[in-house]
Amino acid sequence: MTDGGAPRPDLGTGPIEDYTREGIAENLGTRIIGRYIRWHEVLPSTSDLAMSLAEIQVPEGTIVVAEEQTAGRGRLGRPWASPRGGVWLSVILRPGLPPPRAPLVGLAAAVAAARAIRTTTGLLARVKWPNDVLVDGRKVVGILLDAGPGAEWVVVGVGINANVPRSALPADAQSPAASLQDLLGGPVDRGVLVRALLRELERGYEELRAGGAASALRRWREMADTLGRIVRVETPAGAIEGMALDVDDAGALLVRRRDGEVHRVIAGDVKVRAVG
Ligand code: BT5
Repeated sequence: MTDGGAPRPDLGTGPIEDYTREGIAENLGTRIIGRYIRWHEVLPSTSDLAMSLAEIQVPEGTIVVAEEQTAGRGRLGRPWASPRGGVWLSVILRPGLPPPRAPLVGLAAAVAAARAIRTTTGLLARVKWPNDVLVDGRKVVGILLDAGPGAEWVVVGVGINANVPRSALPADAQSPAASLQDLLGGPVDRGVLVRALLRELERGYEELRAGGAASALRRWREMADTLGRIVRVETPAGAIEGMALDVDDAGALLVRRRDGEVHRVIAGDVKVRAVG
């Protein structure tokens, strides 16, 4: 094929990805998730903006993306490092689940992120309760859920350390972090990754709404890094140590202590002590 000899400035020297609003929207093929995309160079937090939009009834599936966040949030008000090069986005959903079951949306999002990483990079991503995604025991994805009154809306914030230099990640020995770029030895195409994420999320979300907890939990268990291990869970009410048995139909973690008593943990931070 010839174009008459016109220069093709993007050949060979072009960007390795098309990580733009248009690049994500092109051939996305989802019905709900990502049908409206808000793109920002810099935001304090994509989840903060998405929550305000959810309050004013923007359509379900709207996503908010930023190249960089200046006040990215983790759970319990913890900071989330969000320099350029990562994937920082939030999705507005109206799952129609009773509030105690809203955490299932987070589990489904973690599965979607892990699957998207597996298919686009080949890395063996696994999920850690409740919503983290790990590769080789290091955290590459964090997920944050915010819900409106009665869980009328849920905002799922997804942070993926894609092309983030190691020096920009917190050096926290308790939960080591990594980026996909570190693990692969080169950058990933964030456009491809995000499209895969949104498609996987739509699939998981529709399954959750149609089939209830069972199918979402089955997918989560298949990828789980936590179950069958001796864990220590830091919860707001104190620490619990024991065998991580399973997740229940609201996404809570069931932990059997040494004395045999089974605890149901709704929120907490898990550390794996040993393989059970
Ligand atoms: C999370 O919290 O893992 C949820 C992170 C959600 C981030 C997304 S980005 C898009 C959206 N907009 C937001 O403002 N947030 C969401 P948590 O489990 O609490 O983990 C927080 C802890 O992880 C911190 O205390 C740090 O120790 C560590 N951390 C901070 N930044 C990190 C990073 N980029 N990668 C890995 N670990 C990090």
